[in-house]
Amino acid sequence: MRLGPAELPDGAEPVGGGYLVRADALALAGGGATRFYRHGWQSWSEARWLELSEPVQPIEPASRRPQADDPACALAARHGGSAVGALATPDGVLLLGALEPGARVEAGDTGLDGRYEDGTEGPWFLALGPEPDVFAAYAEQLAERLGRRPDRPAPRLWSSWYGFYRGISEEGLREVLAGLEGLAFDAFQIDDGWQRAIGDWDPNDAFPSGMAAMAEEIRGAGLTPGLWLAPFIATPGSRLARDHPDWLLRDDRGRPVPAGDNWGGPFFALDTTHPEVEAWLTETLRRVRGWGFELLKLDFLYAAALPGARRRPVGRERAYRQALALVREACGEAAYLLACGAPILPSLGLVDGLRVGPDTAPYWDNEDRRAHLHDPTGPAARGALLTSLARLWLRGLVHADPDVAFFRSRYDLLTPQQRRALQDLGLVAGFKGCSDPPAWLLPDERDALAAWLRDEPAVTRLGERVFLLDGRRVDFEAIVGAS
Ligand code: 9PG
Repeated sequence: MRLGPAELPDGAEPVGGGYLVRADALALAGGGATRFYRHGWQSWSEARWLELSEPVQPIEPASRRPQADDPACALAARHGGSAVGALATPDGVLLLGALEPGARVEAGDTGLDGRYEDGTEGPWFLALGPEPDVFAAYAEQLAERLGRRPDRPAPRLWSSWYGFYRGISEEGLREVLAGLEGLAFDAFQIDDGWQRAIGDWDPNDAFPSGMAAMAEEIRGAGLTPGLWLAPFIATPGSRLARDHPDWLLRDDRGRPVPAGDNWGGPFFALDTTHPEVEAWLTETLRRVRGWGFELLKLDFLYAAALPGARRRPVGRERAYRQALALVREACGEAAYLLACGAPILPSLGLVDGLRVGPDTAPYWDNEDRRAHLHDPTGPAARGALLTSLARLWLRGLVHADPDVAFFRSRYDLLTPQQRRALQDLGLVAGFKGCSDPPAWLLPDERDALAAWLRDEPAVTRLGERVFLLDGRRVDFEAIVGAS
């Protein structure tokens, strides 16, 4: 199936599996379609095939929008997504994808409408054919333009978040480290809870020995030391925000741009085009690297791409990519960067791992947020599963992190089938993370975790949500449907 000359935009040139064209805005005819692939802006934003007949409903409350999806499009009248969109037409899947930051694709009445936000004539890729082929061809074009990382295998990661949340301390983590002995993890990542404040990236009183000592202990246990930080945001009470109010991204009336609500109140984005912020970012990341952390989970990254009045006039997603490039430079090529809450396309080529869905949780659904507030990004196993599965086409470009799987039954409301589904998701995505404190695991649960960490099944996709793992049929659709 190919696009016929009658349907091709002016100037379209053939390229592997599709066509390239330069335009600020582009309309593609795709009649007869009933389903649209919407690709949410950042890691947590929803990605899925939806029915065009579904109503478009804004996320509530409005204060959540900046952290759930692109707030600039929160009130759009039509179904749409960031960077790429596709329609299932009677002739095959019609895909329109941007090859540079800053674009959006909406479903029109009769086709796809793509647009670069800042009006630049940017490159587009378009293709018509079977779904796996058009997404693979798009991924190939993205790799050529933005880069592809990395050649090494994805680290099998233990993270403190979904066991302890913010309640971490050096003694607690020491106990975990001892309990992990004999399990085939590669990296041990300290999550949110170690820092003085969001913006003040120094250890708090729960880490009296300091972070270099923690990194040393982790390395001593044979694991890669990992640390979480959110370098592009600050809470209003942080020293950073109090000492440098001019570092905050502002709107055109001079008010700080809210980046979301968490840690007991609103938090703000930094203007990463401010030279002093650039210098601070470099200094902060070098310091963290100097402590001995080789894996950095960089979170809430979308904040650097929010709409605002920047010092340097540059499109917001380009500003984000420049800031991320600076972070990469400060950290060095050897560092493993795991981006989270990150705009997808503008992160490619600069990070090693990328979270491709919202937070999972030791429970299945977050119905209040999903059904009543129209926010599909609330922590829940279901949401993490669905959006991650819809982003598997990114696997060849970056390690696609679907978030952790659970093996514990303690403090866990998942059924055994649901728990198994998250474990299988890790196998399908090729990225394994777990946050279970080893002391919580029953002997058979620990055995299951040990076996999972060593398992590397051949993965065959049979359908949108159906896979073969070494001959074992895994039907995620059945699990989602049964809930
Ligand atoms: C640490 C956590 C974990 C987790 C990340 C991220 O919308 N929100 O308010 C929101 C809060 C937290 C969050 C995602 C969204 O989780 O994905 O793995 O690192 O931060 O605070």
